[in-house]
Amino acid sequence: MLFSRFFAPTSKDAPSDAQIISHILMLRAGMISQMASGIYCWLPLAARVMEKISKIIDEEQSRIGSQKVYFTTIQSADLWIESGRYDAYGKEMLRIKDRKDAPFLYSPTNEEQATDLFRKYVKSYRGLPLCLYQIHWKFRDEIRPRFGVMRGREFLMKDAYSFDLDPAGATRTYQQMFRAYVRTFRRMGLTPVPVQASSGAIGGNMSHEFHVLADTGESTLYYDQKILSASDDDELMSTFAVSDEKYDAATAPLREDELMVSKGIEVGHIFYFGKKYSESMNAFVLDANGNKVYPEMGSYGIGVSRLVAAIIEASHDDRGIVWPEQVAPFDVTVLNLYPDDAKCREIAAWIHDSFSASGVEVLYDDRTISIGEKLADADLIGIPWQIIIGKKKIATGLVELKNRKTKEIEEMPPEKLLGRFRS
Ligand code: 5CA
Repeated sequence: MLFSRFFAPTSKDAPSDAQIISHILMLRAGMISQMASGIYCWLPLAARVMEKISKIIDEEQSRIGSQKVYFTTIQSADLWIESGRYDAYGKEMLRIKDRKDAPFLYSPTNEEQATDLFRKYVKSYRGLPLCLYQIHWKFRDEIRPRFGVMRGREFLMKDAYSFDLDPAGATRTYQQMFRAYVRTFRRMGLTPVPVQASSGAIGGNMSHEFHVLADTGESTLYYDQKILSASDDDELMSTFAVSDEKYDAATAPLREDELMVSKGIEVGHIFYFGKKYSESMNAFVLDANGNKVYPEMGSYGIGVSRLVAAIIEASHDDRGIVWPEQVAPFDVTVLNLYPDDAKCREIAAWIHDSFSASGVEVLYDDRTISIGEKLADADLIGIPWQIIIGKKKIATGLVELKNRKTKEIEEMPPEKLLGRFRS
């Protein structure tokens, strides 16, 4: 991709209305553009990151047998009246009427719809267990949308819904999902902190939130510091960690001086709520003896668009974003510092073409702008590797390969570069 053709309207100035670093950097890097409070367009850099995140989620969901669907963003109000949540959801729900005056709504979440789909088609215990998920837009008319896409009104969520025959099966599914979440967030370069949580509007009896620690987080977490170095999932599940709503100093198993208190960004939330929706919406199967059984359900969310901001909160420096390789918008950027020089142009174009042909995602900055601006944009956008092409070095047959994170520079002949990126 040539930067001269690429739609990334970067800017030097920090926008006046942005308070946290991820919001500032996303605006400055030309990743998002505000449409209304809490509603954003996602420009190419951001869209590419969101696709990388989605792909990791897809792979980890598929690994545990969770199947991808697309529910609808527009739902009929009838389903919510049936579950009893239509009135309870209040002003956060965006309510819509069609031309016949029939009541609809824009999905804030899809438990009702998943349960409805299930009851239409699954009639026997043989259809269980079943887990369906989607990655789709949601709308919640938050009172206080803020921090850019961190707390938006329109946001992209991965939401999964599981159906099991009995509590033992449902607990197994919940634990599988817990493990899949740990793997998912680690693959994005994050250190997830799972905390016991209350289940709020979703309802139910078991719930964990997954957090990324950051001073700008909106939640307060109380935890045993061991959780930060816990390597296996059982240790993660059994180590004390709770969200503020659940914290009770009188019952915490740690002394106050052993207890860690930090701010966290909630990037995922999983719930086991049993028969809440299957019973209220009369979704049942027949067991082996022909008896009616209401399945045990859970739902499992990941804030996909919020993750883009959370990753930036966790990985940036004073010059800009530092993307972890697994979610970076491009693998590498080529910075031709002398676009008017024939030799530099030839080498840069050759690197771009040979990398692209090998499936390495490369952004070639071919723009005629100052060297300072070019380097500043590259650091701002945060692609993990920079290939820097300068006149003097190229005369000796070398280019520079710079690591965005460590700032280390290696010199090498251009022919050697590709070997570093082909896996
Ligand atoms: N139905 C359940 C699970 S599928 C559910 O909706 N859970 S949730 O309300 O906790 O949302 C799931 C995840 O979406 C949250 O953990 C958070 O990461 C993200 N999220 C929730 N509200 C917003 C918002 N206003 N802006 C951005 N992301 C959000």
